[in-house]
Amino acid sequence: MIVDAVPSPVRLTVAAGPGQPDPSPELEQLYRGFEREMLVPLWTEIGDLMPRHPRSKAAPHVWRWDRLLELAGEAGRIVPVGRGGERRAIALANPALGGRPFATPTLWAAIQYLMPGENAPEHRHTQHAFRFVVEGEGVWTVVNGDAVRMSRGDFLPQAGWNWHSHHNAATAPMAWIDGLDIPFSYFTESQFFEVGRERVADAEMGTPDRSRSERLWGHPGLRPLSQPDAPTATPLLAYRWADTNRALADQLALEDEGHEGTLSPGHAAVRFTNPSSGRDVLPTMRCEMHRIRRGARSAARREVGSSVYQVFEGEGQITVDERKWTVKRGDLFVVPSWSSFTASCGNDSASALDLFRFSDTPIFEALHVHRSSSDAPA
Ligand code: GTQ
Ligand code: FE2
Repeated sequence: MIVDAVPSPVRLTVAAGPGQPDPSPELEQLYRGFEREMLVPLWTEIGDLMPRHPRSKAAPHVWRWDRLLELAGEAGRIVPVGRGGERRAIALANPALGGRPFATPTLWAAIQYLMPGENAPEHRHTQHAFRFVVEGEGVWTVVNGDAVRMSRGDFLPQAGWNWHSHHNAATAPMAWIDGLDIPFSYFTESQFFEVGRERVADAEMGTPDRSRSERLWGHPGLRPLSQPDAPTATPLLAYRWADTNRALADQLALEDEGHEGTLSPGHAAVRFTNPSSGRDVLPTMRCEMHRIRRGARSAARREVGSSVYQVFEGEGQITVDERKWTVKRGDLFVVPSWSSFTASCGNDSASALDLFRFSDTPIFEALHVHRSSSDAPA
């Protein structure tokens, strides 16, 4: 029979151990029967499937910005950008995830690079996305016909299924990072993708200082009455560095004056939120900016779900479980699910340590399975 010619991918080995049945010829026979019928018993798998707490398959890892930038620049010279490849984006591959372009089991993080005058073509996909700019300027991302300037320190969310293209209107190349929920969409098999127009209308290729979305939604505490509710994803397409920086500086100044404001001593933090709902900017990703004062350290923390960080400014020491790194501007690193994380900024850093962070937390909060602990690692 043809079915029997295909070896079963199920492999069960009889092994003595706690919770395992005593080895015997009958047990061997039983396991061969399971293999033939494509069956796997819980008792051989329970440690992996139902651990006492999350045990991430991802590894803590750091990528150095100077290396990324150098290789992205090489790609800029050698690899064209256009239809098909769609983007000159180079993804961080977690060393423990089999060489797949996944920074964590749920999150994609990539450096994207555009040469002067280049256009990344229009498309849309159900994956949620954002851009974060650690240095440079000159690119506009056009989201549903609204051209959005990208400059250092800006955070630009772009919810799924919106048309988008990018164009470099400057005379120098520009790099930035993309965050998307590509691995989550991939593992849950929920993706759709569509190519857009061959050429975006000239009227949409402008270089305005402020996008239409900012003119509508970018005024603190003021919502435009003309606009419908936007509960699932933010209608604001740019969060400018001047605002983020002022919010962090104010928290530390309040602390200096003896008032509350910081998350913990010397640690200021803000979350990018949807101005229509006050909730996370995107359904699958939480995005934040943290500032750790010179000489300060963040409280050790672990939580369900994974994070990717990028150093925006300053120098610091990062501890993820047993791993320790010294990081500086542009460096990216991964904190796996339930790993303990601490960041500190040395007195010799030229400035406070500013960390951009994104995580998959909204997924777990929506499913009521999120847990966190500020306890020191057990
Ligand atoms: O800029 O549209 O890094 O669609 C991955 C997929 C960037 C983008 C990525 C994308 C984009
Ligand atoms: Fe895209």
